[in-house]
Amino acid sequence: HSAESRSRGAFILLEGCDRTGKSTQAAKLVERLQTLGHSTKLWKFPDRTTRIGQMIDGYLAKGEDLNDHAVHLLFSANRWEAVEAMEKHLSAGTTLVVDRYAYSGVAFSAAKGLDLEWCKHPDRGLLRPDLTLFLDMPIEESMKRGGFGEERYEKLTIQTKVRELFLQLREPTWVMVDATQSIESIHKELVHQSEKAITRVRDQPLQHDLWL
Ligand code: NYM
Ligand code: MG
Repeated sequence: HSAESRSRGAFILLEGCDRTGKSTQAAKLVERLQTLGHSTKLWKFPDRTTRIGQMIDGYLAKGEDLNDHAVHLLFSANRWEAVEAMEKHLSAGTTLVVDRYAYSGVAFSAAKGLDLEWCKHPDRGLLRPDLTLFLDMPIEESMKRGGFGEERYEKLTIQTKVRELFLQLREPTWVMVDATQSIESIHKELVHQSEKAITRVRDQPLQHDLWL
């Protein structure tokens, strides 16, 4: 085998509070990495297209009520049901740009008052991101952005708690990005960090040790 055939894609995660530009940046990042010759795919949690994802969408967007612990487990199950497909892409050399993951899972549930350690448990042993880019901005700024308030959780008090929890979950390897910058400067920074990560992990095994 040549080194080429063994090389895998990178798991690049974008995290942050609501309306910080994650989805806009994720789409632009995928497009740019593809242009630069990296096989790249956009991934998104929650994935509302699966049966579990439809239950989550009912809860978030349609006002359907679910027990806080139960919905937390649904979000986690929605990641576990994707793990084989994600591994397949990564092993085949495709980089995944992932819009939200288990950090969102814990931050939003713990912001409602669930125990932080309990919240982390169901996601233990999931694939660990190779690079986490945290888009950060004051909640007062993100609230001014279009669409804020449309879904459950899009309120000042909850978002403020969520941001504090994200900062508690922050790991030394996270890259903190000032999300108040222009779309283009944020984009440049994300491309730069992503290309470094792609090169760095190319010959490393996938990491299945989130929070272990
Ligand atoms: N969210 C997202 C959770 O509460 N738990 C999770 O595990 C994940 C992945 O869902 N307010 C919350 C964060 C968001 C909401 O996400 C929907 P998005 O990225 O706006 O579709
Ligand atoms: Mg949202």
